[in-house]
Amino acid sequence: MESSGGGRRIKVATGILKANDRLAEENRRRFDEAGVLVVDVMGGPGSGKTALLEATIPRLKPEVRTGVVVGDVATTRDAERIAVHDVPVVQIETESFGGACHLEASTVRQALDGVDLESLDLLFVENVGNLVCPSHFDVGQHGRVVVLSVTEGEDKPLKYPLAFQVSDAAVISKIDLVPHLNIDMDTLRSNVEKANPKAERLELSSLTGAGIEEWMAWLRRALGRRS
Ligand SMILES: Nc1nc2c(ncn2[C@@H]2O[C@H](COP(=O)(O)OP(=O)(O)O)[C@@H](O)[C@H]2O)c(=O)[nH]1
Ligand SMILES: [Mg+2]
Repeated sequence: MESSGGGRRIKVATGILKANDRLAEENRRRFDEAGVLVVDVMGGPGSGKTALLEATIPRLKPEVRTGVVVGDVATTRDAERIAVHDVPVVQIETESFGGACHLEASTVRQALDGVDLESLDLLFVENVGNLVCPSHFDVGQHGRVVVLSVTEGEDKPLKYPLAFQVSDAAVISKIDLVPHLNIDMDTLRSNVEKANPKAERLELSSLTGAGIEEWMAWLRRALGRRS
């Protein structure tokens, strides 16, 4: 048992985050050297992260060479969905790292062994479905996007503010479903804005393509800033 109680435990936790930050900086240096923009996509399970990537990748072809690292606790289902689009994809199953609810810089680094960064312009990291844990861990990305679907409720940006605070863009997804739901879109928009007034707010449907062009424009601007 520790005699110094909570203080000691806090120190250990801080140490873990510092070690992650160091590795994240190393990842970022690697990405910079290869000239690849890395975007971390976060959001709850089923918010539509993979569907958004499936809608995005074909629209970027052929001028933007895209790859994906995707994390789930188990299965290679998302990697299989993305591989259909004929882009390099690596699946991380975190159950082999203790079932973590997020990706860390070290897990992404291991996944990079299977990626030829030099051959890419853009790498998406689809984080493990979770609106809390991934926000705490820098994986070496240049930008972050949080995806929240209209079926999750207006209050989620207030309940889980960090995911919005650390994101450069907040995507409200599945807007095709709005007519079937009892959701107040103005309240949802205002809650996203309250959580992070600086984040670009995008509304889209990966199913119908509504709003996708605004998302593509945001991505192209991010890519342009790096070229
Ligand atoms: N109606 C509708 N369904 C969607 C949309 N995007 C995703 N979905 C559905 O939502 C479910 C979860 O999507 P998925 O991309 O796997 O979410 P992820 O867990 O965040 O990667 C799937 O059944 C998708 O078909 C959308 O824009 N509209
Ligand atoms: Mg997914």
